[in-house]
Order: sequence, then C-alpha cells, then structure tokens
Amino acid sequence: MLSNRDVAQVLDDIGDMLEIVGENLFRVRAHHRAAESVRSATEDVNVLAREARLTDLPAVGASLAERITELVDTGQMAYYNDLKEQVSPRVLELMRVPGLGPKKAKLLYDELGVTTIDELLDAARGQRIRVLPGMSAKTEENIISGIELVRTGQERMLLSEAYPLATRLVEALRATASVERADFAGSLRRMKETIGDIDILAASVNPAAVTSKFTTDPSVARVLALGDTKASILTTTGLQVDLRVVAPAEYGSALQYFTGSKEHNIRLRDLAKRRGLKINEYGIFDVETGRRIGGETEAEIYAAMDLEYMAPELREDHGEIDAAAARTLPAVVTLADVRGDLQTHSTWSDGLNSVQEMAETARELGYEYLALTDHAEKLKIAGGMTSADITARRRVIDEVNSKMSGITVLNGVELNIDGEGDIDYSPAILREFDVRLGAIHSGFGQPREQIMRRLRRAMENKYIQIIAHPTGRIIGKRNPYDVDIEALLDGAAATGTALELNAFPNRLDLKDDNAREAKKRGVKMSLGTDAHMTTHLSYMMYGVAVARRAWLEPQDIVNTYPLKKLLAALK
Ligand code: DGT
Ligand code: CA
Ligand code: CA
Ligand code: ZN
Repeated sequence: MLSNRDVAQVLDDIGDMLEIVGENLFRVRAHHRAAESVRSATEDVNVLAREARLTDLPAVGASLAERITELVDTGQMAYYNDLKEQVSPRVLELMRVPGLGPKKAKLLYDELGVTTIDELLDAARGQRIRVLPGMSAKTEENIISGIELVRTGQERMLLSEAYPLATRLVEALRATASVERADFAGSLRRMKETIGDIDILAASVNPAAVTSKFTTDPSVARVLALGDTKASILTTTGLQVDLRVVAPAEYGSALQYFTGSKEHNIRLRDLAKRRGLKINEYGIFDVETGRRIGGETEAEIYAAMDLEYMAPELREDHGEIDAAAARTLPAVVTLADVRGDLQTHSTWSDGLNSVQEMAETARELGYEYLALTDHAEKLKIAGGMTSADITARRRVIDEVNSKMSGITVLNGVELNIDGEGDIDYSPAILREFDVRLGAIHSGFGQPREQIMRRLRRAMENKYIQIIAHPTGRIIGKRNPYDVDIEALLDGAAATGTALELNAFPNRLDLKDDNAREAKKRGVKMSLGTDAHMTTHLSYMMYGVAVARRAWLEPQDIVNTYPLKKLLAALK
C-alpha cells in the first residue's frame, strides 16, 4: 500500500519531469503544490481515494484525483509512466542537486553521460563541466557545494520530521503500565533545527517489558539492537530511534546527561569538580563522602550545584551556565506568548486555503490576529496580487472580519525586493496594507555587495516593516545567498526594521545564533510560519524553538504584542 509520502513523491517527480520536457511552469508548480497538499494531509490518501474525496484536498482537482486513484489502486499511473519514457530518472536524480535546474541536468546527462551524483562530483572536480555552454568554474563550485549540502541533509532529519514521531512513541511508552516516566532527550529535546537520531529515555523497574513494547510498536520497520535496558529501531519512515531504560531514582540524572549537549555536560562536570561534586548519568555525588545527593529529577541536579534550571533549548554551552549561576537567565518565549502569525498565504496568491479557512484555523490556535501576506505582483509564478486582486481581497478580509469574532485578519503583503532593491506597487497601494514584508525571491547568486545593497535599500524603504526569511536558506536544499549578517543586523537596528524568524521547518531563517546577535543589537523579531495551507499554521512551534534557542523573550518578538501595540511597533 502506498503512503501519502509515496504519492507526494510521484507528484513531485511528475512536476520535475514536466519541467525537464519544457512544460508550462504553472503546470509544473501545480504538481508540486498538490504533492505538498498530499504530504501534509491529515487523512490517508488510500481512504480519500476509496471514498472519492481526494478533491477535498487543497490543490487537487478532478483530473489529478483520478490519476492518484489509479496510482493507489493499481500501483501504476499511465501518465507518470509515459513521462518516464521521455525523461531518464537519472536526470531527475541530478536535478535533486541544489542549483541544478532541468536544462543543466539534461545537458550534463546528454553531453557528459553523467548519470549519478558520484559521476557528477567527479566531473565537477575534474573541471569537465566548465567547457559546456552556459557553464563556468563557478558552476562546478556550486555543484560541489550543492552535493555536500544534499549529503549532509540526508544524514540529518528536520526537527519537524522527528518531532511528531518521537512524541507519539513517548506517549505510547507513557501509556504502558511498567513505565513510570518517559521523555525524549538529545538534540530533539534541545529542539535543534536538524536531528541526527532520536533518543528516548524511560524510567521503569521492569526494563524488559519496556524494550519489548518499544520494539513491537507499529512504526518499527527493523529492530537494530535489543539489550537488557537498551533498544534501537528503524522506523517505517527511515528514522533511527534509541531507547534507554533506567531505574526511577536515576531518571533525572540520565535525562540531564542524555539531553546534552555534550559541550554543556562537559562544562557542567568541570564546574561540579571545582565544587567537590561529581555528576554522571547515575546521579550527583559528594566526592569526599561518596554520598549521593540526588538524581531523581533534573531540577535536583541543577539545584544541588546552585544553578537556576535551564530550559533544554539553552543547553549548548553558550553562556547559559554562568547566567544560571548569576540568576540572569532569560525568561524565554513560549508558544502561548504568540498572539498571531505574521507570514501566511491564501488562494489570493499561491496558498491553498481561503481567507476564511485560514482565519478559522488561526482562531482555533488561539490567535488574536493573522496577517495574510500574499505575494506581490512581480512574483508571477506564485500568483502575485494585481492591484485588482488587492482590492477584491480587501473586501473579502473586511467581510471575514465583520462576520467572525475573536480574530482579526490583517491586510498584509510579501513584497519582492528586486535586483536593485526596489519593491512592487505605488505608494498609494502600499499605504493600504497593515503589514508589509519584504523578501528576496530572485538573484540568489549575486555577489555580496549587490545582495547587501538590495537589503539595505529595502530596510531604508519606509514601507517595509519586516524582512522575511532574511538569508534565503533552505535546509539541505539551498545555501543562503551571500549575506553579510553583521551588516544586515546593524541595518535592521538603524532603520527600525524587524527581521523574521521564519518558522517553516526547512527555512528556520534567521537561524538561532543570528537571532541571538540580533537581540543583542535591539532588533525586534517577527514570527511567521510562511503557511501556504491551514495545516502549516501549526509550524509556529518550530519558530518558537529557534527563538528560545536564541534566548529571546516575549518583548523581543513583535507578535507577542496585543494588536494595537503590534501595529504601533511596526515601522
Ligand atoms: P544528534 O543526535 O547528532 O542530533 O545530537 P545529540 O545531541 O542528540 O547527540 P547523541 O545522540 O550523540 O547523544 C545524545 C546525548 O548524550 C548528547 O546530547 C549528550 C550525551 N552524550 C553523548 N555522548 C557524550 C559524551 O561523549 N560526553 C558527554 N558528556 N555526553 C555525551
Ligand atoms: Ca540524538
Ligand atoms: Ca543517539
Ligand atoms: Zn508563497
């Protein structure tokens, strides 16, 4: 049986193949949008197909629904097979390298006979690519760094891929009679943007019952290791999960140890030594007397060292231990502090849900406001709004606002910072919006001076209140454009422009350490999910994780403010 992921992959492949054969870009994009819709659907495609409800999914029309039904029923899709006759799957694979579009991939395949990523790497290193039309030494450099990016991307998973699964596994353990406590640990508990493997810890006096429950979970594809108190599994989605079972009295010290980071633990052990104490995964001990001081809870351990409790997101040896000793830790922001989402898209540009649907979901999430920041005119491929669209959308927003209580939809826009640093629309139109983001959507390959000239001009533009996804990176797919972070942060501080913490799981842009530097300069930040459908609105938690890792407090983030204060705080 095919999963939603499998079907989404076929749709993405079709989109890529259509691009290679030179199809209309809107059709290409329609397939990628449908893929995303299937991938993030809460219902199983098999069920939807059986009940003839596939068209309930945003971006899935009647003809696509028919093809998906054929695929889930028979395991085959004639349309897909036909395309595969025209386009070698080898070219598709080459296209997965960032920056290698369909034309270049096809050229490399046709001219150099390159069919695998390894051969591509050889060709780039052997300087055999620069002689081809339209290629240069720079192309070779980009290919080499692109392959590195993809390879590290395959070794680590996005936080959003690990988090839901780990949560489910932990909940299943907690519901088991022999389990007293269970949590995830490691980089996942610290909410790092990518995760190497998932570490889970449980407290029990009967470890065998726990490991046996764990290794027979429905999500297990293969048991990699099974010992008395430990087990490792590979899930059906290809993730590795390690479980350790400890005695309840040692749970706190084990959780502290396995949460890490390794650097935080090393620093903590040094401090303990200087205080005549010893810390390990079994507890905290007085060295002189050998007496065990604690270890049942994490709080006990930090308290025994006269340290304030540190949220896991802070445990990176970035000064948190000194701050905990001095009682100067920040009161980091929580999801509950966020009063609205400041980057979202609707069917008025390339989003898949209506204004009303987005507003309803935002209200369910407990928000006070929601900024609909549909794309601006010049981004044609993303359905950027014409001035007529803006007027029509405004009417819809007004209607939704008058009809619905408990949520205010803000009339927002995501403007394009063009090659010269200018933006869409006349001042008369710009003035109409409540929230204006500016973002770079083109010219990613420009040299640093030009990128910075654009960003500087945009920040100096009085209409741009927030720079969206300021570095343009896509984790595992695209490196940031060549941005001078210091200059960006100084510019934001000088012009009163806020910077976005984009919460979309493969963006997380600004990233944690940049956001922390921004705070030090007094730059305000704005959380936005970049939602293109209602289900994406729940990605806010990943943006909040970045904010917490950046030591941000509610006052550092404009959308923790009530509506009036927000509008006053935006430039
Ligand atoms: P990952 O999986 O690469 O995303 O990163 P972590 O932090 O989850 O690392 P992992 O899975 O190797 O180990 C989990 C935790 O166990 C780690 O955060 C801290 C602790 N740990 C592992 N190895 C060591 C070590 O050599 N020394 C110390 N002090 N702690 C360690
Ligand atoms: Ca780990
Ligand atoms: Ca591990
Ligand atoms: Zn968009």
